[in-house]
Amino acid sequence: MKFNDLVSKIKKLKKDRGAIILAHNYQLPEVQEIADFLGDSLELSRIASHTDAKVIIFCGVHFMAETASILCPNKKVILPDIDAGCPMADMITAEDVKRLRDKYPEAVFVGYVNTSAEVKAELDFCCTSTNAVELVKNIKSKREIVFIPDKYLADYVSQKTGKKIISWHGFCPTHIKILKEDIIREKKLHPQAKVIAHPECIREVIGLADEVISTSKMVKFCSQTDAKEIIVATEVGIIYRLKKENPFKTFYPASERAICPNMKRITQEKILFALEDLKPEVYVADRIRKKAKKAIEAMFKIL
Ligand code: CIZ
Ligand code: SF4
Repeated sequence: MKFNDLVSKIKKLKKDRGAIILAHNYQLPEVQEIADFLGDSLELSRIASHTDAKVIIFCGVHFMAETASILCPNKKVILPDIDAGCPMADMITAEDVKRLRDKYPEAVFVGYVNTSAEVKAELDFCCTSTNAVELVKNIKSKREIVFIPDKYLADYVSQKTGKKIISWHGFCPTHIKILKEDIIREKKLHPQAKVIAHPECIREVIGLADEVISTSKMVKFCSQTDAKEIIVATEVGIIYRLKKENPFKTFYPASERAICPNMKRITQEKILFALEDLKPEVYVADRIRKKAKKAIEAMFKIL
């Protein structure tokens, strides 16, 4: 199929189906190009819940489509490749959280959005990389805080809030590929550049960054900063969006190794198939959905 045939077929079918296409900031350029909206997982889930569209083609990974389904149960949420998962989210199960609850019965449980719906159902608060620090700061109780599953994000939150945090041993296999030496090399090559890093990065990388921010904050920062050159320490897919929105600035990936294979599974072909078949659907059953939604709403309430 010729590129334009594919794009026009997707556009026509999208209209016929009353669908919108949402794409995460890490998606392939060919997916970003045909998306109605780009964003981080929470921005996209919020768009999903506010739109009139009845069908959401969610181009991201499984937990993100689940989050959209939790927030809008009356819509059909389709993940064009059902095998697009998140290894970090798979590093903890609901059973693990229950065991932690037994071990720390008095603790407040905070979980990163990168978790399954079953795990979210066991939490007091859900958070994202945009609001993790603010959320933990705002927990006024003196109880211990358990933060799962990302040990690096937990470490960063503890450092920024000065609160002691009990963490889990999860991590993002993509972000840990960015090394301290990558930042040192890129800074030498581009001495004027600012360094922005995702809080899923290892501590040594975070220590060298000018800004430690989520992808949605990276998008904002890059459009507002006076810096003309920016070294980007996160999954490389975001560079396409950053370049497109800031044609007069130069972006350098901190490491070309930082590629999330799961984020690259979705293609235009798979989006077309998803629109044709209206599957694979991601649906969170009511029993889990109601509990998981509470943790997400608790986040909205406190911030
Ligand atoms: O919440 C998201 O979308 C994730 C996982 C990362 C980010 O910073 O956007
Ligand atoms: Fe999961 Fe890391 Fe991929 Fe994000 S970049 S989806 S945290 S594996």
